[in-house]
Amino acid sequence: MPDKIKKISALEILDSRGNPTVQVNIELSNGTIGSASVPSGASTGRFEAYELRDGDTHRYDGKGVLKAVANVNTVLNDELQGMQITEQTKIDELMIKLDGTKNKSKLGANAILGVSLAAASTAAKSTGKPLYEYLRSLYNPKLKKMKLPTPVVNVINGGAHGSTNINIQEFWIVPIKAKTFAEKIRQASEIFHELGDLLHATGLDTDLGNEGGYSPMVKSHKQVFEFLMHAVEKSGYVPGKDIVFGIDAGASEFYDQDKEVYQLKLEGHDFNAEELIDYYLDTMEIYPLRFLEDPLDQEDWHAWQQFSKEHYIKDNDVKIIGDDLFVTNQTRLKKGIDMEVANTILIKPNQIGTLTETIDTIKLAQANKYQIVVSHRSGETADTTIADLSVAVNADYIKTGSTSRGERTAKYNRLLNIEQELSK
Ligand code: 2PG
Ligand code: MG
Repeated sequence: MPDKIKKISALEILDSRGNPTVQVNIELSNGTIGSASVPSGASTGRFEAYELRDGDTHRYDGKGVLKAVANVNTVLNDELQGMQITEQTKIDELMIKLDGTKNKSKLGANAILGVSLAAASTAAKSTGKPLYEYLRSLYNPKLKKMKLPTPVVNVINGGAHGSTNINIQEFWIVPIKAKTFAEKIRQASEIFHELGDLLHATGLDTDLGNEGGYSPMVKSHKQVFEFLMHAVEKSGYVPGKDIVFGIDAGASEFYDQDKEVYQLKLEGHDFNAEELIDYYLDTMEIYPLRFLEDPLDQEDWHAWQQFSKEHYIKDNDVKIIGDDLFVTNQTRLKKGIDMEVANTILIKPNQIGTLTETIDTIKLAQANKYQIVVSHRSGETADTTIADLSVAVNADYIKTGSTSRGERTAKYNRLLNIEQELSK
């Protein structure tokens, strides 16, 4: 039986980079306890909800989250006590009101999201439902069919996610042909290991970056694609047929706003937007590159429009994905829909700060025929809420790193469990 909130508390824990983050625990009057923890990005979009950090350089180099923890333990606990745990929308709306700022900078999006996700997890427990089923009831109780997302698996970690000269932040392998989630993960894992062997045989580093992919020093971005091609083929799959490639360029990270150029240092020269688009198009001619996340800067709307509208917006085969561009924010997504800048959105709950707003953004995107990629952050915990969320909203894809590192495989393993549960 669902019940009322008795106590909400938080504590400072560590994320996968060893930085502090927020965990929230909720206790109900009937004794049910649920919890959730909050992830954190490294290449954060300028328009994301505000992550409240202490700034006290004597602790964790200023990155402590005791202020956010205190906000949970005081204001949020005091005001939310006694509410029905299943009233997710009311809980989220009240938190938004208590914060009162546009970007959740007063209480901290990390405090608010922690409570929002913990509320869902506690409600699921108290209603006796698996989390994905409970989240489905918040999203669309009438929709019966559940489907598993396809993983986009980030096997090379560049940019802000590794000690490497690779400027493009992520290189993905995407198993598009396999039928089940379990098969897709198996293929991705086999290719990941082949790739490691190839890098090793070439004398390159096979240590892992922030998201569990390799992070070697290379000669060019094309060399990375060559490695991917070989790894796929050596694993017995056909590039372009069984497996396609994707990138998260993370272009805002290498865009120089003053000079208005993209500084892909590894390519040895700067690009204007048009040249960068041509560079992508050339690469797509040579390799089966079909997913492009943040190919351009978060404020370069017209370049996005040019890329998407002229080339690919109607072509369902190529996904132009907005992450830093949309930041899971309905206002920015609406602008993008009007301008026809993309056809896919990355969904990160902590970019916007509540579950309700996250689900509303997903609905807006789907109503406009956008595809959905539910995503982790580069700083993660073992929390697996995004796996359940991806199933609840029938997301097309999930991005949660490579097939290594516990905080990444936790999400894949959760999906393997859900797939088995649903097959019964
Ligand atoms: C991204 C994310 C996750 P970060 O840019 O898509 O891969 O990275 O969490 O560092 O913003
Ligand atoms: Mg991104």
